[in-house]
Amino acid sequence: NGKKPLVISTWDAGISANKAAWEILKNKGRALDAVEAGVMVTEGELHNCCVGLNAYPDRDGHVTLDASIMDEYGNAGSVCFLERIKHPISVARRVMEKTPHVMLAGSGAQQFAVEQGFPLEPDKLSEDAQKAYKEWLKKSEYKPVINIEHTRGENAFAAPPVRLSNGAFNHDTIGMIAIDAQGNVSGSCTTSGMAFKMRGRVGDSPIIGAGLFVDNEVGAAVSTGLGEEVIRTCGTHMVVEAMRHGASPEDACRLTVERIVRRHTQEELKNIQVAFIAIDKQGNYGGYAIQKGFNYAVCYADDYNKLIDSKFLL
Ligand code: SD4
Repeated sequence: NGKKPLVISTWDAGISANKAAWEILKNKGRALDAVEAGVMVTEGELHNCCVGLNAYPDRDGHVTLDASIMDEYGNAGSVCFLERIKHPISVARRVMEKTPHVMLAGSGAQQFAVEQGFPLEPDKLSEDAQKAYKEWLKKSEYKPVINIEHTRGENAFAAPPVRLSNGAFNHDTIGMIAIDAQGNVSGSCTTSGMAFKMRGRVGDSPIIGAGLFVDNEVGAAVSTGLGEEVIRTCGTHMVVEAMRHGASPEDACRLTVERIVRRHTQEELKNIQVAFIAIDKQGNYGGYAIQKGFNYAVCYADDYNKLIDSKFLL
């Protein structure tokens, strides 16, 4: 702990994402550039259930993407319900830098992306996604039973994301936070959201203070898991505020996880996973999850980029 520069990101896809971010950080680049370049790697992956255009679709068979980014000045940009654009994180950055707004949605976000020169990709599922969608359709109960379809436990889906024997899911949303050599903090988050979600569903990832929050005086936090729970608690805002009042990154994440857990019965909690990771201004880092199985990638040297098993509450 106490590393600078430092980049950390959610899940195992974070390892290759960190690598790209580290190239920028180690050359004294800006944390903002690092967190954008980092998650772009994940957005471009061919086999990823949960990030980018090759990810799993909504119930109607369309991939819809959410992303957000924040810089060291407290500027923020995000897109949600965005279709057919390969790098939502870069569109989010353009929203932040080129418009007077923070958030663009759906066809408006897509129109803006195209105007900015982003290619409109074909409206087509990847092979993995097609397979998973077909599987899901077999049993799909086509009704919005909220406590069923937006969870990721074994019972929630007929198709992957698959819970592995170690309790983890095969891949997930990527959130990345970094501090650069100048001591500035930035963060990014990008996802296809919950697989087979209702059309139009937007998660926590593009919502500032829910899926991502950065305050350059204090640090940054990003979340993964069941977005509805994170939105209800303004999760990452809470993590950053706890650090402002003296909590370590790990304690701040734990306090926020505890707040979510207190709202639920043991039975409900079986199918809820939420995790936070955080860094502070000193380059300390930490994470905490509701359930076992969450991990995050930590990188602060050419020869240090490691997957850490998160502590968890239950
Ligand atoms: C969402 N938080 O859309 C995202 C999904 C996620 O692990 O992180 N899954 O709710």
